[in-house]
Amino acid sequence: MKEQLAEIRTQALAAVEAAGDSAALDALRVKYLGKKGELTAVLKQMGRLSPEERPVIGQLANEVRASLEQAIQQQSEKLERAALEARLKLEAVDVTIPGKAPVLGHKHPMYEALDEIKDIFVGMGFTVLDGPEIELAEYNFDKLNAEEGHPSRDWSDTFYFDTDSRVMLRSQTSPMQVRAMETMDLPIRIIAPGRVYRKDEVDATHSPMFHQVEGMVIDKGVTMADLKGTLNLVMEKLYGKGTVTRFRPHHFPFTEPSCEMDIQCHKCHGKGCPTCKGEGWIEVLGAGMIHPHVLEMAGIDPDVYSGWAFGMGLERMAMGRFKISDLRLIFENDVRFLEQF
Ligand code: 2NL
Repeated sequence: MKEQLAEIRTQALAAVEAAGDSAALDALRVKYLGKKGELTAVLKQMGRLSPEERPVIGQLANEVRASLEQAIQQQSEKLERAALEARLKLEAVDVTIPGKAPVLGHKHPMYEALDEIKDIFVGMGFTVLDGPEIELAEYNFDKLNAEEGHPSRDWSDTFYFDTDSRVMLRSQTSPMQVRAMETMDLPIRIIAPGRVYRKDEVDATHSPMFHQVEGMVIDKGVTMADLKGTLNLVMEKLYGKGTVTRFRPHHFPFTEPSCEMDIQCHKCHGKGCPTCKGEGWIEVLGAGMIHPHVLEMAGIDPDVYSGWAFGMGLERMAMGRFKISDLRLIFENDVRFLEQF
């Protein structure tokens, strides 16, 4: 029996050491230590032994059982460690691998130009207004001195929603300023940027939708000198110190007197070049003293208050600033174009 026990020990220890998973270990535990296991089978034959042999074999059997149990326990721990290590290796995240950088866009160049304009005016105490693109002809035309029959009210120029020409897509942002005159406390300093709509065919310089920035100041004692001084300062901030300007007489129904403002070409300093189309000057905006009748219609007494106003096309301004030759590029949103800014 001594030899039998030694044989079991050798075999079982080798088998445990070779076990590759916990199921195999369990099977070995049953095979050697279970009720019907090999070690138990040997112990069952102990009755046949002499009283002198029994304690010796008994002790040996216990030693074999103990060393087997220990071996199984050790192998089990070894397998668990190996399994954990394998899982950690598999699930490892290398935080030093460079990530996938998302392609970031940026603001449209024209809206960058608008933000700059807003900053300049806000810095001078103006408020930026927002308002509806669908307007009443009353606010777009009547209250701005463009009476019934004015050519800009024509169906060939304006997008109307109804047959009696009452509701329309605004053709300028001035209706917002009329609403401001009617509701805001005086004095007023505002700019009104936004989309406007006119029935134009699309070409290199025209689009049925474009952007305007209008602005106005109304207070006691406001004169043409305030208009010129403020707009000169704005141009210096936009185009650089020492920018030369000039004002030419013009006509708008809502201002009297009216003017257009040019800046001297920054490329040729007035000599004439391709940038200014040989003119030496670049037209930047229209402006004027708010017509007394326009003030009156908005409930402001023209004998006490006066004001100046201006309007400029944002696309044209961005085209000059970023040297864009075709207006359509501004609206097409081709990334090959936009990425250049
Ligand atoms: C241009 C000219 C202009 C105004 C807009 C205005 C608004 C009110 C009263 C008086 Cl509520 N005037 N706006 C004044 C002069 C010129 O725009 O060429 N725009 C592109």
